[in-house]
Amino acid sequence: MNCADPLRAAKEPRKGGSEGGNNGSGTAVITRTKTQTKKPGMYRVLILNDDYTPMEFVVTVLRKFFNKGPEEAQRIMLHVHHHGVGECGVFTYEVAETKVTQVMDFARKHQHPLQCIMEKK
Ligand code: TYC
Repeated sequence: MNCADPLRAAKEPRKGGSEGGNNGSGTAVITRTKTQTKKPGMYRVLILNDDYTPMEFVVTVLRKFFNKGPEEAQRIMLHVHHHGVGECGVFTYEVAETKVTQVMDFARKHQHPLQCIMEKK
């Protein structure tokens, strides 16, 4: 077997070494260990339209919590205003959860009904 390709080699059963070998029964034991390369699940953070939150406040939220520039923030806000929902960003679970909490706390503090949610991508 040609193991020049490391990806292919990693998937191959390993013979000998500490993982396998001869267990004394005369039977060869071949173990196969999965390489740990699990990528994290990603989550969209969305904001929802409502009739009361000022446009300027939504732009502020997008700039403050999602690091958007003024034009991108305005674009997303208007998209939400016209379509009902829009994406603020895509994050790992814990980061997305933190963003949602920060936005909801900020909106509540300013007595605006703005809603922010997350959904698995
Ligand atoms: N629809 C709101 C208004 O007319 C503006 C708005 C935009 C509110 C986006 C929420 O997520 C939102 N004042």
